[in-house]
Amino acid sequence: MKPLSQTWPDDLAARYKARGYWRGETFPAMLRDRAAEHPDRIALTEGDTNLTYGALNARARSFGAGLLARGYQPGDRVLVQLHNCIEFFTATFGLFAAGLVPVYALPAHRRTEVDHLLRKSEAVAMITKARMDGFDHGALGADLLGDIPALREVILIGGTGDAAGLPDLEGISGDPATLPDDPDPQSVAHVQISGGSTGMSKLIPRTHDDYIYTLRASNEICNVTAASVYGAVLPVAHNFTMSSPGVYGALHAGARVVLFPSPVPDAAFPLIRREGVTITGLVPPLALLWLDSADRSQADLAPLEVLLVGGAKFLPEAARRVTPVLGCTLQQVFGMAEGLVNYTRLDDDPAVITQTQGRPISPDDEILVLDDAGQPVPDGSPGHLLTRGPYTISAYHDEAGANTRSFEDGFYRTGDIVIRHPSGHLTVQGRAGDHINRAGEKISAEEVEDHLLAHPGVFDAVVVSIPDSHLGERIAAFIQLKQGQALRALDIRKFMRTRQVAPFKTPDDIRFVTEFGTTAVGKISRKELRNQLRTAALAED
Ligand code: J2J
Repeated sequence: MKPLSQTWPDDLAARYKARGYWRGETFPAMLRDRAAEHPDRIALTEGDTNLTYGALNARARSFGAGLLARGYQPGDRVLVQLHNCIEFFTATFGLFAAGLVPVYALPAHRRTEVDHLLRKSEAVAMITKARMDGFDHGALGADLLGDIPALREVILIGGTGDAAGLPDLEGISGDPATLPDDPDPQSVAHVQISGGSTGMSKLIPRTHDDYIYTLRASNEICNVTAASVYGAVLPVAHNFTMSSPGVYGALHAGARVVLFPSPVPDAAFPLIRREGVTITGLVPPLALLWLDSADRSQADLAPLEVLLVGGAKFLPEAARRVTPVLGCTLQQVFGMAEGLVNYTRLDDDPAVITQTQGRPISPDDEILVLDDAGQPVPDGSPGHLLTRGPYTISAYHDEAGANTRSFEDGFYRTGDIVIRHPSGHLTVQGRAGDHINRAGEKISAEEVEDHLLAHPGVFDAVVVSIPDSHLGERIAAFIQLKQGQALRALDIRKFMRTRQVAPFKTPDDIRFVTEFGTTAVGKISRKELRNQLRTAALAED
């Protein structure tokens, strides 16, 4: 098994400790301490079910001990693919307690992504739900068991569906006395996944110390206290919902997390009122939907104090509507699972809140804004954002090639183009690379092209992002068919389904072309081709 690690140069590590960012906190200790401080306070609410800190801690520890009794070893990796439910937390805090390492998959992931994440992380087990969004993850898990030698078990929650015979999480328990000592705070606590600018998602190992620092600091910046009620509207496995300040931030503060079954206003607004949700986070398309539905629901929204919007660019026109329409403070957040998170501050000037994506969490987040030649640009000019700091990684797991491209002298090359203002606030201008940010989901153009090229009738395919008033960006595919082929968009969509990838990767626009442009000197680069096609599509729209 390839070891998971994340390290910082000794001098920086010493500084981060000396400045109190890294305090030696760990995830098992975090929940245990909160449970000891206030066992009867409610930690999680899902529908009519409330779980106290004491009960969550006890259940998680028993589950973790049960895993050890089944032969799992501290350091083993376990893929967790669950929607917003209490068992997500039983599972992850059970894994933390046992020294096992959660690797997070999104509920929308299908066979292609799940297979990749399992193999890349060398996961020995997977925890999922038989059915989510109409897809049978239990059957997929049962199938993968036969395919992936390292995968020993698929553990299900809430019944086995068609995958009879797989163990149920509820049935796994053990003696907490068998749990190991708390892990080294510098060791990898869990693995987030990258949005994937090229190819498939990469694994992002995060340590206890670095991740818990972001929780503590985010709570401070977003004013999350024990009295807060955090509404988990977006999938909890997303780094945004998990940590900015997210569900783990709320648990760190001893606050209550309310798990939303759906983000649509008709379901979400009454839940805000019923549970007294004070803070939540949305991607821009959902924020727009909430803005457009708010006029009939003012009473429902009364408890909401702070709305975080991030994951993709929130345009100033929409941002300006948040406080008058929803009656809460807007906090823009520009973050990444690799580390760096920027927030507008609650007391920032309204113009800063609506026109920037915030400034870094930490005084020790180092920000470089560079031109194409790697030279710093003056404030106010756009450039490539590079960063290093007390919670930004310096390597993906087991990705020699990508690590060379994405990291430079310990700085992470984010791929984002930003403007830095003299105040330190950043405005995101766009992306240098070729990924598509579709409603906050990051999709690699190259990955979609690879799927399209697998169709026997497709000669070549180029995938680009196109601005979209609702999604922010949508996926457009330009396809050149092989001679004599007569495929329609519908055939391509059906084909994408057979590729067993997350449905959000299916192109929104499919255009057939007879040939792609070439220059006098020969074939132009794919990047240039993408640019040309995007420009042509924009001119047509
Ligand atoms: C423009 N682009 C943004 C924003 C992220 C908090 C919030 C979001 C994420 C996240 C996160 C943006 N405006 N406000 O992990 O903790 C784009 C950038 C960035 C990429 C990272 C968090 N907020 N982005 O979205 O790892 O391009 O994290 O590099 O999914 O999303 O995506 P991801």
